[in-house]
Amino acid sequence: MFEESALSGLQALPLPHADIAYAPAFLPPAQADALFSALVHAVPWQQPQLFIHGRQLPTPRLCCWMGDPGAAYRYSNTRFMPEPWIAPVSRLKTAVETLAGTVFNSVLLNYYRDGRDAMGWHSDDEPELGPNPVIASVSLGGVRRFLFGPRAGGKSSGIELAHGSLLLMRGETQKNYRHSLPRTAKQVDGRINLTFRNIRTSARAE
Ligand SMILES: [Mn+2]
Repeated sequence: MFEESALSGLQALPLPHADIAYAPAFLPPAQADALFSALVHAVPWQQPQLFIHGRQLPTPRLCCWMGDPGAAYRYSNTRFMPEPWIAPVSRLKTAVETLAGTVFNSVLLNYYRDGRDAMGWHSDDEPELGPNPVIASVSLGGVRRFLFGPRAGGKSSGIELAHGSLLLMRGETQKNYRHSLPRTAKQVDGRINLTFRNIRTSARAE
């Protein structure tokens, strides 16, 4: 199913009109374990309220927006001011930038505490990200199924994101696909996901 580049361990996901690559063993297991534990304790996790059809509900996951000063980000009608970088995330950013061949100024961290925590269908297509953004997603902890659904309609495709893996979404991926992390009734360990992004601070509409 995959086309592998021996140099980077990156495998291309064969979805049409997308550019998605996956490195299942981006971080060695011991390093991924240590990073997961460090982040659970060191990240200033928040649980914002969501407003859906006039109802106020807690977001079904913990999150934190971290980045350079000024890399503010709007998501689900909430403006996130970035928390300052912490050392383990800053080091991970450097490793991700090397593999991705680009730079990032911010990261959205999500902590899915158990199978009830989830993320609904969306694209990372906020104007601050610019056209065809590069989004680099590192997964730590419990393995969850991540879905891509074509925006034009049709069957969705799933990938099990491994502990210590890296998923790169580039090109027209956000334009042509939505993604989600569905709830599961299975017993699953907590999962932390870090999606590195580059926010165009000059293009902010404020
Ligand atoms: Mn997303």
